[in-house]
Amino acid sequence: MNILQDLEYRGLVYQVTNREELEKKLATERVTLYCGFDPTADSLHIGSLLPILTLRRFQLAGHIPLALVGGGTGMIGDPSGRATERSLNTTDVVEQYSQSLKNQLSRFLDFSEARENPAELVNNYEWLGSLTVIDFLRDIGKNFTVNYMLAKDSVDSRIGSGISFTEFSYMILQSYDFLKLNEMKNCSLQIGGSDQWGNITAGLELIGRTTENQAFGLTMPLITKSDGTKFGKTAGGAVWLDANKTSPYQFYQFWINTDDNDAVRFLKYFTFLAPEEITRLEEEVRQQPEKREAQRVLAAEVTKLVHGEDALQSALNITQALFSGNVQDLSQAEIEEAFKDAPVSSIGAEELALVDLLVTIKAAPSKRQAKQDIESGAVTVNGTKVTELGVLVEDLGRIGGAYLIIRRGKKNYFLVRFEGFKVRFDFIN
Ligand code: 545
Repeated sequence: MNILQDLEYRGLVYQVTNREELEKKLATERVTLYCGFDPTADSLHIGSLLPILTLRRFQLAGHIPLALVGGGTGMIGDPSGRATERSLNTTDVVEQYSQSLKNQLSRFLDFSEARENPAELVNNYEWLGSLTVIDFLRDIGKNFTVNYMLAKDSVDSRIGSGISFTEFSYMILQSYDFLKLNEMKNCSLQIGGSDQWGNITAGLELIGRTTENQAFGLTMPLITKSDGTKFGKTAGGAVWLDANKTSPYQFYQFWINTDDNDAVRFLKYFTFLAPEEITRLEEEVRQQPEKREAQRVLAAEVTKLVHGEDALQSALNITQALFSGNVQDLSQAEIEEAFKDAPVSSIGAEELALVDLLVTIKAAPSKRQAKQDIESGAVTVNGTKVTELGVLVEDLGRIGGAYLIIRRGKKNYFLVRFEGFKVRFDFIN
């Protein structure tokens, strides 16, 4: 399979210009391609992962990927796929976000000069920042008719509700980027999500009008889920690539929870596994869905890609400990990570019976229920079952001197933190 066929096999090609020519070019030349990311947040989220991994697929196939950070376009705001006008961020904020995106993007591509096709990071502020209004309107704007711009989805969909001249002009800036990169770096292919088709083809229009060069565009599909809910959102919000915003454990959990009906498609999108392995996992989903083998492989592969091997091991550790109940083996960092989203209660060190604690932290709806739960053996504290009703909280060992991990039933975990106790996790393990 060549790169284009591989992308098609994975369902990653939504729209492409001049497919035959592009395939020929990719087969005979080292092609430079790019994808842009506007600094609209301090981190990329999994929505950005597909184009990033696609850039990487091109690099593995011998081509040269450019990751563009939109330091200039991020000052303006892309109307594509958005129903309402964006609020503008300050220059400082855009700069700060640009730096974060740059750091994140650099983890997915290989920049080593030793290879024949090192990746490169570019920032369009470099050429947009110093562009004058006169030059912009005379040299670039002249190539676009307002009629052409009005026909674009990104603009047309906003005609009823309104669009500022600022956002209206955005497509011209992205088009100019493509032209610039074509001139500066011989870049002849732009990729992006399907929402970027209008901007990408506008760039091709500009390149066609001002040069003799042949250039191409390719978009990836919008990621859908079989249950109709939006991909990449959890109860806790977006799934970020920044470990401080979405911990590797949460990230792993997101993938492990993939529906059977989506697992194979996501393996194709988000992993570098060979077709034979994907076919084997497809068979597993069909024959023994209860084993969740496809989800396990998917979660492990993507977590490793984004957060590295150590973070994956720690996510697996936490998952295993919470599943088996052997929480006493977790490290302090792992406990904090594991309970990031869980209910945490802080209590003082006063004399308190476990039954009352269960009610206080809302692990049981009533004292009667709490008693019943303890007596039936449904309650464990720090991995040990407690069936004695009269036990006092102060007599229960604390992890790290300050934490109790309470589990009711198989899946309900509660973290209790004792105030006034210094956490000393160095004593665990
Ligand atoms: C700017 C200048 C260019 C080329 C492209 C751009 C950016 C482009 C855009 N892209 C989206 C984006 O989202 C913010 C991510 C960081 C928090 O707005 N005009 O910047 C997304 N893009 C990746 C995919 C996308 C797209 O980064 O293309 O479709 C999401 O999957 O929405 O010269």
